[in-house]
Amino acid sequence: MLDKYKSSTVYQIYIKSFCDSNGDGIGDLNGIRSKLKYIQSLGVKYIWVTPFFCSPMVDNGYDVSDYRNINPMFGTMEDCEAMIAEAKELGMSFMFDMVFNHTSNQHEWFKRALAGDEEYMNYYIFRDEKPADWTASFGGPAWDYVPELGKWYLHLFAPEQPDLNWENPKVREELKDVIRFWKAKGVGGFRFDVLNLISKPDDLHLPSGSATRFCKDGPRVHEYIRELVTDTGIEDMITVGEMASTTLDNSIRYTRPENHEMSMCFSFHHLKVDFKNGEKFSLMPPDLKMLRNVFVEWQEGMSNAGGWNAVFWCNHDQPRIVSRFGDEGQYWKESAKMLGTFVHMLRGTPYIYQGEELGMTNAHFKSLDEYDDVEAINYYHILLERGNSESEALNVLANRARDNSRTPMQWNSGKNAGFSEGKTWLGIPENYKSINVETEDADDDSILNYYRKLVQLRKDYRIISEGSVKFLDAGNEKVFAYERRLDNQRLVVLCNFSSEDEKISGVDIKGEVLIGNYSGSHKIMRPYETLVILEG
Ligand code: TEU
Ligand code: CA
Repeated sequence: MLDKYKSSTVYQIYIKSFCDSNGDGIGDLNGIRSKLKYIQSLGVKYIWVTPFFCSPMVDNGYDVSDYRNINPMFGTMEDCEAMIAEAKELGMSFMFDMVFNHTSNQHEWFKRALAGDEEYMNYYIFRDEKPADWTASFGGPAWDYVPELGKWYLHLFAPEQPDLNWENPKVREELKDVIRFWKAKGVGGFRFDVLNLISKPDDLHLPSGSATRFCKDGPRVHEYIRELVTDTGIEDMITVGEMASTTLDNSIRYTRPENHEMSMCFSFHHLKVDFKNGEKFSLMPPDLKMLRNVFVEWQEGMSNAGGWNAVFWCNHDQPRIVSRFGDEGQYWKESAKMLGTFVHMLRGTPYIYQGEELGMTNAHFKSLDEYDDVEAINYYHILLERGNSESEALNVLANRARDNSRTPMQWNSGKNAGFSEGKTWLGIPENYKSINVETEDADDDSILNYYRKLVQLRKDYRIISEGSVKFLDAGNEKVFAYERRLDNQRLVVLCNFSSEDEKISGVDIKGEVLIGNYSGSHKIMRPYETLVILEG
C-alpha cells in the first residue's frame, strides 16, 4: 500500500444533508462545492460522498437506477465534473460510492428482467421455488415472488433492491465499465457498498435466518474483487470495501497489498457492543470489555498480518458517537475529543463523518413522522408486533435509527443551521445554536479545532501513520490504553471511557504530551480524559 493512505484522513459526506445550494431543503453537489474550503481546512485528503446517482431514493440513493447519471435532485453532470476539478485544485480527491451488490428495481436491467427477458433475468438471482426462509436487512422476507414470471428473486435489503448475480460474467463486465466511467472523470478512489455480500453460497437451500449472515464472505468474493480491481486498473487508487460482519482472516485477505483487492475495509464489530443479544433494535449500554477486545483483535491482528484497517466511529448508518459511547451533557466536549483521539491515533486510515468533528448528537425525534429511513419505519412496526409500546419503540429508534446521523449539517446558528433556505427534508436537533461550524471555528478549544489537530498529527508523525500497535493493560476496564512504536519512539494513548475519575496503574507515562483534553498533571484519569504521550 502506498504511504499516502496511511498518513491521510478521509471525510465522509452524506450528500442529502451536507449543504443545500438551491433552497429545496435537500443537500446537493453545488452545496458540496461551496464547502470545499471548509473540508480542506480540516486537513483531509479524500472525500467520500454517498451515492448521488439516479435513484428512486427508497434507500436514499443506495438503490441505483442508473450508475452513470446524476439524480437531478442533486445536480447535473457538469456540477459533478466541476466539483471533482475544484477539489483537485485544493489538493483533495473524491471517492465515489459504488453500490454493486444490488440495483434499484427501477434499473433498466431489472425492468427487462421483469418483462421476461432471459438475458436480464440472469443479471439477478431468480429461482422457480423459494430456496429458504431468509429475512432481509430492513425486516421482512429476502425472497419475493413475482407472479408475472412465476419466480422468486433475492434481495438482501429492501424489496426494491434486487441483488445482482455476480456469477454472470456479463454483470461483472457491466460493473467494471461503471468504474472505468467514473475513473475517467477523475475521481481519486472508490467506496464499495456491502462488498463482501456479492458472492452468494453455491447452494441457497440453507436454514432460515438473516440473509446477510449466509451471504457474507462468500465462496468467490476474493476472486470477484480482485478481478474488478485489476481489470479496471484501480490498484493504486484508494479503495475501501464495506464488509458486513466479516472475519479478521477475510479482512486480512481483502487488504493485503499483494492480493490486489482493497486498500482497506470497514468492519463493524466495535459498533455492535451495545446490541442486546446481538440485535440492533434491542438496547443495552455498551459493553466496554467487549469493545476493547474487538480493538485488540482487529488492530493487532490486521497489523501482524500486513492488513490495513479503515478506522471510524460514525457513518450515515450509525447513531452519533458522542450520544452513544460519550456524553451529550456535562462532558459533551471532553467525551467527543476523547472518542476522536481514540480512533485517530489507531493504526489505520481514519474516517470523519460530517458533523462528527463538531460533536453533533443524535436527533432526539419524538414521533414516527419525523423519521424518514425505510429501516426505522419498518422496525417501528416490527417492535410493536413484538409487544413493545409505542413509546418503547420510539425510544429504541431514538437510540438506534440511522436518521440520527442523517440530520442536516450544522453550519451556523441561523435559519436551518445554515444548511438550507427552505424546509429541510429531515429535522435539525435543537442544539444547532451552539453546536455548529461557525461557533466552533472561532473557539480554539472547540471539538472542531481539536479534530484539525488530530488530522495534522497523523501527517506530522510517522509513528502515528506507520507505527506498530499494541494494547496495554491500564489496570482499569474503563480506561483503554495502547501504544504505537516506530524505531526508538513510543507513543502512548490513554482514553477514559467513563464519566468518573478513574485510577490507572501499570502504564508507564513519561514524555511529551502531543494532545489531550484536560490541562495540568494528575495521577488519575478525569471524566472522559484522553492523553497522548510521545517518548523518545
Ligand atoms: O450498509 C450496509 C450495512 O450492512 C449496514 O450498515 C446497514 O445499514 C445496517 O446493518 C442496517 O441496520 C450499506 C449502506 O451503508 C446503507 O446505507 C445501505 O442501506 C445498505 O448498504 C444497502 O445498500
Ligand atoms: Ca438542493
